Amino acid sequence: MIIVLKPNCTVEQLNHFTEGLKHDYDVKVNTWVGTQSTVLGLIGDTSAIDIDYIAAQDFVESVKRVQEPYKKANRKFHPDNTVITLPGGQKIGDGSLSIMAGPCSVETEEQICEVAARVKAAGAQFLRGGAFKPRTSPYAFQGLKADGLELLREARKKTGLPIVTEIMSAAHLPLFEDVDIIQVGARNMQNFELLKELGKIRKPILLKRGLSSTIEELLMSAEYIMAGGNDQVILCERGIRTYETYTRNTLDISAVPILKRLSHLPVIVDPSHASGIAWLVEPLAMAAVAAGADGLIIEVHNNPAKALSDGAQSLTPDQFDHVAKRVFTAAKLLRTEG
Ligand SMILES: [Mn+2]
Repeated sequence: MIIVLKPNCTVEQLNHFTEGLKHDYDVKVNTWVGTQSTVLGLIGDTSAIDIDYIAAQDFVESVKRVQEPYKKANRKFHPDNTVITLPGGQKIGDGSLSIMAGPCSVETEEQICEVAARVKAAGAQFLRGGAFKPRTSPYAFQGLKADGLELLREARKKTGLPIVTEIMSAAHLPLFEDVDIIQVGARNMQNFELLKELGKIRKPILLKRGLSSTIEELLMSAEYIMAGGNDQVILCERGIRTYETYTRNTLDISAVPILKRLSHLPVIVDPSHASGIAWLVEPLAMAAVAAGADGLIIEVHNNPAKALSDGAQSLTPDQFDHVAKRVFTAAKLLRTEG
């Protein structure tokens, strides 16, 4: 961290300030006194220092971080990729392509079990499905809630696929005890109280990027979970809001290599919510694989025209067969060429 002091900063203020920093944080302070202004260079772990507190001092001209404010999610402090292993042996981030597929919402036993069997046959290793649905309108279908979770368990029993489903409130955590991967949706990415509760448990968390959040904000949200001791976080790029209206969101494909560079956590892409359009899922999924994503999360419905949510972006099982073939082939090709 670099701090530039105003010319009117007195020697007493300077000494008091630097001694305070050294006392309160695990940092060394280098001081350069110039003719116009004095510059402080803080070396060490500056992640706990509140930059606004520094800027608020009346003798401080400016302050700039030279190191990222996240530590546990930072590749600098953890050079090796994090590989998440589920109790059933499924891995995410080990160099293979992980695919989570299933309907936006769990609707009926027949629907979820049929889709689960089909996506498994196509090579998906995880079943997704929403039981608690964060809908833009309070009048839209809100999900089957606890009954939906029960149907997901049923589909898991039949197929052996681990289940991925979204949590909307920490109060629901007891219902999620045997969920394999808990998803935090885009709208809850900065629900810090929820993130803190998820930091206390020991199971993988799929953290989606908020629709107006920066890459650094996504990593800071991962940091919230990891600071509690849960280091099994999977990052998900699912499109951000731009001025483009053709697609539901704009897939920020550059976020994939950037996240992989900045962090050791696995990164997956959601081409369904990024585009909102079924025919765009395939090209965006291919782009994600080419950009180095560790996995994909794709919406599949046995009858998209009748889906209770996100039908327009859902693939039929036949369409998913085709997309899965294409992305697995691409991943194999790209990864062997290294
Ligand atoms: Mn959806």
